[in-house]
Amino acid sequence: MKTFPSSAIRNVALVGHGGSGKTSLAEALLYEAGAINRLGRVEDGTTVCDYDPEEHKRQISVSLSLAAVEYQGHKLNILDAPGYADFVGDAAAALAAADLALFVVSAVDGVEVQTEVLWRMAAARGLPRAIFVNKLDRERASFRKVLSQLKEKFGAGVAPRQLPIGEESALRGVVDLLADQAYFYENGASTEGEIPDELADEEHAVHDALVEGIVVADDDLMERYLGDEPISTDELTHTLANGVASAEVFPVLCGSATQLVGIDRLARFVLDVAPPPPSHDGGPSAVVFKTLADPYVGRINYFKVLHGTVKTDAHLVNRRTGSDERFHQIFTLRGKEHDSVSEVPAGDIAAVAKLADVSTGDVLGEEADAPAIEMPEPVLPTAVAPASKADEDKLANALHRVQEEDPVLRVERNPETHQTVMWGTGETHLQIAIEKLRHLGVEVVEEPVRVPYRETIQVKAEAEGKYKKQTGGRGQFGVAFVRLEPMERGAGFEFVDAIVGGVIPRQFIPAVEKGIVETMETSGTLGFPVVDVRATVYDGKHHPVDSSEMSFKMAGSLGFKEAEAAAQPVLLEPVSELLITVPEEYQGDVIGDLNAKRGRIQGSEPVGSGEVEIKAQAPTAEILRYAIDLRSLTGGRGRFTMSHSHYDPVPSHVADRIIEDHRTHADTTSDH
Ligand SMILES: Nc1nc2c(ncn2[C@@H]2O[C@H](COP(=O)(O)OP(=O)(O)OP(=O)(O)O)[C@@H](O)[C@H]2O)c(=O)[nH]1
Ligand SMILES: [Mg+2]
Repeated sequence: MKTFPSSAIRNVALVGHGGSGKTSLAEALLYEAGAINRLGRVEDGTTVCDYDPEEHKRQISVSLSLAAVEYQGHKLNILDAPGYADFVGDAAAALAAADLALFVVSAVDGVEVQTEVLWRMAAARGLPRAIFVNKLDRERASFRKVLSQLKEKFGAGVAPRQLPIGEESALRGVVDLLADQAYFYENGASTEGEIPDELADEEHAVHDALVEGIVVADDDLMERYLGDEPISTDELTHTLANGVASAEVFPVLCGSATQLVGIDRLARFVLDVAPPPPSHDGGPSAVVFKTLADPYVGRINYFKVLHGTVKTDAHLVNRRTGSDERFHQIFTLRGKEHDSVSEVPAGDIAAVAKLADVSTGDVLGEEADAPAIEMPEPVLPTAVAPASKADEDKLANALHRVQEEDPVLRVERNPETHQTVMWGTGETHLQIAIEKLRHLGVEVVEEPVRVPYRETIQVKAEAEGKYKKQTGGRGQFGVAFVRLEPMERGAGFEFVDAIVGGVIPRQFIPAVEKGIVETMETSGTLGFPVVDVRATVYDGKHHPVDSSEMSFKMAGSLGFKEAEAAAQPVLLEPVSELLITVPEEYQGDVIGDLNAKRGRIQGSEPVGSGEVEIKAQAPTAEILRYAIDLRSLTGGRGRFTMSHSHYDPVPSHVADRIIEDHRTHADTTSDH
């Protein structure tokens, strides 16, 4: 593809609730531009943007796609973002790279949760926005209903730029309110025509409202409008574009992606009204907004040029790592199709393969202001175990590769529970990560996430640890008296050597400590690692021939076990800190639910736009599935972060069950 100046580039993100028709609309735009000669369908897995096998299987988009296309002397970079909540990170990346967010809203379902979530994200960055009301051909489609909903949710800036001609199966075309022109569609072909009589009155009213809405932004136009002087469509379009660029006016267009109604008008609107990217000279710099793994090329980074021109073979310094990255292969993308380019000017978007160490959000080249990419927190854990010995060997490597292209997925090995835990944004995200492992030839099984319980003691206790063995020849003999005292929470472990007079020879004291530490780390009386104790060895006995390191290690271990059993051991559980943001109306339900989960509310305060932030602590065991609970409690409107806070004693009625479960588990597995 040839190089276009910034003024001829349009970077448009298609965003909106899952299933509103973004991928279908991208397909329709590509068809309209002549980039494809057959209109693919999501249901058939034949669209340009949903090319991943997971997308075919699930018939939803799971990853951001770029489709670059030439259209009427312009370059259109279409960023097709997934709508499903789990993949909101990719929608955030699209918003960071785009100069216009085109919200695709279903004419049947109207404004849905993710529409609102994404609108808030776009508004937070002051991004210009427009709306395409799609699926007008479907049964129960209603443009008027959706329009009033849009106005109610997103304010007076929402301005219809078109009206549909007919709806549901009677959808025939759209009226352009600025040009006072009707467009009719049949089998994808469009013809201009007169505005149908039945629409004339409504058209006049909405036209006047639209023109008034536009001219208020321009004193000169306002004067001419009030003086009844003619104002050309071009002048109105130009002023409208200014209103869009300053994110004050949000034009609403409409049609049907699959029936190709209004698509040419939408494309024209994007060229005329969507803001071009800012053009900055200077040394080249670019921001990476998405990384993915291509089965043939390996790792690919999508980038947007911020300053200057990025050329093939450019060496740009990664500002985060300080290392030099070579842009060996630069190409633009249309779904999975690559098209090599030799240079990418400021404002344009392209992809590069095989950079060494680059991740989402990195700026390469000269210092430059880059848009921050708001990544979601992975808040849902699942434990995975290799299905076989062969899988075990490959698992770490495969996990690393999956993580590389998915900055949201977190993987950790828990040394206490011996589990590999993957953290994702939701069930679907995790399932797809598991599928990706499978594609890399690694089979895993999911297990419930185990909570790393611990135990500690409540009182001081002492015991004699005596190890004695006489089996023919040389025996084993060692005695260590161990005293245990509770320490404050989080203190860990302290060893005190209080031996006097050589009752235990110097060289064997470390063996006593080692025996205690190993026992503590493996299992105390209740079956869990023991923490927050001070162990003092204060007396002992030895034998000149039979004593050895081994016998004192055993003595330390035995003394510890007996003393711990006498020191009233209690179970400790991890407690998490939660920061939950929900619309105000859900506050009561969320707090009630947290109380039922043994949570403690620490405060709540309004954070603007009708939302409250609730700070709470809850036992980790109770909130392992909180991502799912909060989603169903708030219809997907809530979000939260969670982090480990501290360990607390478990109430005894709860503790008994956990200890019992742990015993049966330990009996039936051999892993530790
Ligand atoms: N009748 C009708 N169906 C449509 C239209 N646009 C999309 N669809 C259908 O709606 C379903 C979802 O369309 P997609 O294009 O996958 O929607 P999406 O917004 O990309 O979905 P996600 O990426 O998963 O959020 C598919 O079955 C499409 O064929 C339309 O204008 N009319
Ligand atoms: Mg899609």
